[in-house]
Amino acid sequence: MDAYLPKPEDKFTFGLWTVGNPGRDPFGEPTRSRMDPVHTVRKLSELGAWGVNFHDNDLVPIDASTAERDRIVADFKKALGDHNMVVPMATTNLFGDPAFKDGAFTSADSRVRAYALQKTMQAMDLGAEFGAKTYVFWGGREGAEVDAGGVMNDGLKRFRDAINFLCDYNHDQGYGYRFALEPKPNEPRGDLFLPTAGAMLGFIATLDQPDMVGVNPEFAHDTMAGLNFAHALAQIIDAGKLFHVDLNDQKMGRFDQDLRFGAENLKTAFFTVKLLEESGYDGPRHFDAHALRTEDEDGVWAFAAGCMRTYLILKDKVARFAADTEIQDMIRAYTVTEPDLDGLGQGYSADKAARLKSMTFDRHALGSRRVDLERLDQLTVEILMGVR
Ligand code: DIG
Ligand code: MN
Ligand code: MN
Repeated sequence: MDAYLPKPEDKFTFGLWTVGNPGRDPFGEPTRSRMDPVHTVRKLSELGAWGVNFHDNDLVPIDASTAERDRIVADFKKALGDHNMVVPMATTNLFGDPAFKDGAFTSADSRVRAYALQKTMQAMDLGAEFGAKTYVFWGGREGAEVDAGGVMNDGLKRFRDAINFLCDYNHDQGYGYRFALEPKPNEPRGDLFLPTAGAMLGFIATLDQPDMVGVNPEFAHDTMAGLNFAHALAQIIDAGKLFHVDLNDQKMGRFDQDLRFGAENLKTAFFTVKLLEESGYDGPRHFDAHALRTEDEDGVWAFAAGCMRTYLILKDKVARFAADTEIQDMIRAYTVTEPDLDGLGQGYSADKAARLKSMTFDRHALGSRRVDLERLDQLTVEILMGVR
């Protein structure tokens, strides 16, 4: 029995737009035909996925009539039921239509901002029809190439007004959504507002209902900015704000490649899986990625299966790492505790301050402490290479 076959309880999900990516890029036409959402549901279910997510227009074309919308919704609902698939997350496409060419919620044009609110409320209604409980906001056009218009200041205020408004709409409708804001440093705009996980956490603190709002970090996005995604993820977990996660892979300093999970940075992927599994995060493991443009539909399913399989192999490596006594002994030795020092720096008192100021530290001894990180990292790499 293959130990790495995905099961619904692993909670792997894919956006309709991921496996349905037709392979278009800025320099080339699509290499794959459009994928019907019903077909996507069936194929992902066969691969062992738990659910699918969608932007409003991934499912319902932007110019669909009410009758067409109702038919599409009915067909999709039937497919989900037939294949025991769920829709944990929904979101709005506020980046494709030219109306949003210079932003949606942050646009300098109040008509565009009003349209973006209307489109998002309708998309929240659609997601709620399928039981989605997480609503993602990725501001693909919320940014600038030109700062002279002052949009960077006004934009944040406008974005805050929109999220505050939609939090109240969520409450009024009783949808029970948790909002997950997704940071990205750039692309398609020259610079995107709220570019990193840290920026997003700071922004959430300024909202009227911060408890309703968390983060949807994406592996590729912090990596694009040359940051360590596992560190960003750890901070979001520390803040209790990991409401969703977009898994994929990426070469640093490149455009958003949305590569198959584990295709590039295996060690960061390992620590990502370790954080997700050991933090108690019980949400979807969503792959916001797509097959290489070179691939046909068969390659798309190999891509999707590879995302899930690699996650499960890394989950097994995390267990081996935790069970490896040599590694665990090294980690224990790496952490130095002194009974009379512990706690001194946690929770101020004048007495503690006086005691710390009166102490004598041998900084030369502190500087010559062995930390043994080379060997620890080598053993970690050996776990990943399958020799431990
Ligand atoms: C891009 O990484 C964005 C869009 O794909 C979508 O709005 C969001 C949800 O995963 N991620
Ligand atoms: Mn991406
Ligand atoms: Mn994403």
